[in-house]
Amino acid sequence: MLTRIDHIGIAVSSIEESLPYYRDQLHMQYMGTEEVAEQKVKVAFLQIGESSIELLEPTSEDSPVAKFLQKNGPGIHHIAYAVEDIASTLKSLAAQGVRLIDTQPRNGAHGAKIAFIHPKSSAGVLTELCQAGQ
Ligand code: CMX
Repeated sequence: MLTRIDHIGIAVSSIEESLPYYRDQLHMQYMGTEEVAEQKVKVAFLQIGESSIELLEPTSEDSPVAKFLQKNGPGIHHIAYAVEDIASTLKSLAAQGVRLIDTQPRNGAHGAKIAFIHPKSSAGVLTELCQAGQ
C-alpha cells in the first residue's frame, strides 16, 4: 500500500529563519513555499532523494501547528507515506481497526490528497498518507 516516505513534517515558528540551515548548510534542494489555507499552515519543501522535508509554519494563532509549537516547541510534527490510492488505503486500514483522524482525504500541498492516522494507532507518531496530485 505504501510506496516510500513522502516527507517528514517539521513544525517551525518561522520558515524564513529555519530554511537557511536546510537549504544552505545541508544543501537540500529548496522546492518552494506554499500556503495550505484550509489547514492554516505555510509549508516549505526541501527535496532529499525520493523524499522531502516539509517545514510547517502556522499562519494563525488557532492553527494546529501553532498549538503544537506552544506545547512542544519546534520539532518533528508528522511523517507522511506516499500511497497510490488513498481512498482504498483508508478503507483497508479502517477495516483492520486502525483509528483514523480522516476517513476521507483532504487537500494537501501540491494538489495532493492527504489523510491523517490517529497517533494512538501509530505509536504516538502523527502519520499522514499522501497521494500525489495529478
Ligand atoms: N503528534 C502527535 N500527536 C498529535 C499531533 C502531533 N503532531 N497532532 C495532534 N496529535 C494528537 C492530539 O493530541 C489528539 O490526541 P487525543 O485524541 O488523544 O487527544 C489527536 O492527535 C487528534 O488531534 P486533534 O487536534 O484533537 O484533532 P483534529 O482533528 O482537530 O486535528 C490534525 C488533527 C492532525 C489534522 C491537526 O492536529 C494538525 O496537525 N493539522 C495540521 C496538519 C498539517 O500538518 N498539514 C500540512 C499539510 C501539508 C501537506 O502535508 O500536504
